[in-house]
Amino acid sequence: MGRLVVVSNRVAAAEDAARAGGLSVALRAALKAGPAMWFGWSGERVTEYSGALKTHRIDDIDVVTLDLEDADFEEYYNGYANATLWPLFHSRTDLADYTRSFEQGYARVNRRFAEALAPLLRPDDLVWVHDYHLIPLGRELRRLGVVGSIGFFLHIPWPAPQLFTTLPQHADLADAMFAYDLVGFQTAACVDAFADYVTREARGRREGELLAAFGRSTLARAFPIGIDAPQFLRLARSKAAERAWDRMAAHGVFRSLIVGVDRLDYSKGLPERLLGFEQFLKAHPDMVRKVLYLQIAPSSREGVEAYQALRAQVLALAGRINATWAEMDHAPMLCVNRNYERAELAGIYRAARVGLVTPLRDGMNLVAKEYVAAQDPDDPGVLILSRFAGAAEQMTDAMIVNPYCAEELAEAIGAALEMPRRERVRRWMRLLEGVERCDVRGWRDDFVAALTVARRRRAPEAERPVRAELPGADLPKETAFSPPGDPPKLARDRGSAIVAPEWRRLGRG
Ligand code: GDG
Repeated sequence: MGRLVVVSNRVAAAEDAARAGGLSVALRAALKAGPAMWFGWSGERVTEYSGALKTHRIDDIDVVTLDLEDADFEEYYNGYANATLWPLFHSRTDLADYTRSFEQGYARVNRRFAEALAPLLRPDDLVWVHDYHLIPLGRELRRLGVVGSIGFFLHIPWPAPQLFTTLPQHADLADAMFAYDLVGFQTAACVDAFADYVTREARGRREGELLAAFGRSTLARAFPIGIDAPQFLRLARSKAAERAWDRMAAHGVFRSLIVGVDRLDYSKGLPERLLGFEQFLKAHPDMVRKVLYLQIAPSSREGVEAYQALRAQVLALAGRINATWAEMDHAPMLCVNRNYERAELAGIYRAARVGLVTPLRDGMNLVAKEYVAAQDPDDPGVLILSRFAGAAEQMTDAMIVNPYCAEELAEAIGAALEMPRRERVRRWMRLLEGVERCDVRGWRDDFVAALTVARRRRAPEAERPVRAELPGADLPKETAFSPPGDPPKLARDRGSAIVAPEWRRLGRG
């Protein structure tokens, strides 16, 4: 049985479990099913890259990591990943930094990842690459001759073509997507955005899930990510959760708790949310003493300028709200710039009558799903969810809002606080059903099954004619590979993963 090899920028350290973020928790759950390897950056920095690999085990997973050098950290991580692609993919071209050295650092690190990973791969491994840090990794692996299955999943949104084309290297980045057998997105809307680029800008073709451009083809499909629902339900009933619930309940006696939990990131819509809460207080002065809004906002990416500015902006707004509405014995909101353990978060979610999840743009948003999973079945809270979170495609029983409109947010908070128990239970049951049905295991199983099939389409048997073995072979000839280009020849030697030099010319050399 082949291994599932997951590649992501960061790899969780064994001791991280309690505080790990969504992606790390999701990947750990995804890797539990069978023989698996997890490959990525250790989180350590060195002055000069050595290529040395470190290994350890988490549960039954072989974890292999490498260190980044300081220049990689600045150009690849803080630079291209988080100051170029992250803002662009979240539709913030105003914040996107297109400094050329960032792209060079990004290409260098992806090459190094590929060079370190390729020798570790076995022919029957399924390689699953994650997120915007590593888009070119598949193409680098192909350049090195890896012919096995490689799939890619994007955790963040894919931007509209008009935005994506502001990236100077847009064609090269899109080309890299075609080195994968399967590309997965969070939502159908993201698949469409990618396909729009392919058809309009790259003069490619779309036939259902099959996309053809740059002389190659790939399958594109939505795989909405979920949480580990049974684990989160258990967490919500744990001692640590109960203690957090007690603390919140004591703090919020006679008050309804409103909660938000987000990394301090401009995609999460925090200033807009605070303005919505402020508007709610203005519109309902009688409610000032009856609510407590707790915003948990741990810092992230502090090396990137936009994040420092955001932190200052959010703290200033929270200060203004309290300065305006607090009294000597009462403050309407708390903004906590620190990290809590997952079990504590579960208790906090459970204590909250309203969960505020109002990003301006979000691939999925796992907090929305965690909030639902943590609720008390007899007295559940209300989820207020931005229409711009990927989760809104599935969680239609939430109160769906436009986070840009402070008045709309204020009205939604008011309506959520007044919602009768029957209505809350009705909405919550449907939401929970969805969270349990589409959990992280289903996400993993669906992706792995689709990757296995996609790979078979691409031709394992060397005897069969090359063109018939490639996805896209069933498209009309003139549309399957456009602009025209030769499909890669298939490996004859199935005994080794490193066999198809033809892939090399697909890379930039
Ligand atoms: C990316 C995409 C997509 C937050 N504060 C604490 C804490 N968290 C945890 C939450 C949740 C996770 O971090 C955040 O997940 P999100 O999905 O909301 O957002 P991103 O980090 O931006 O994740 C996103 C996701 O990838 C998965 O595909 O949904 O759209 O942007 O799990 O609970 N965890 C702990 N302490 C905190 O204070 N332990």
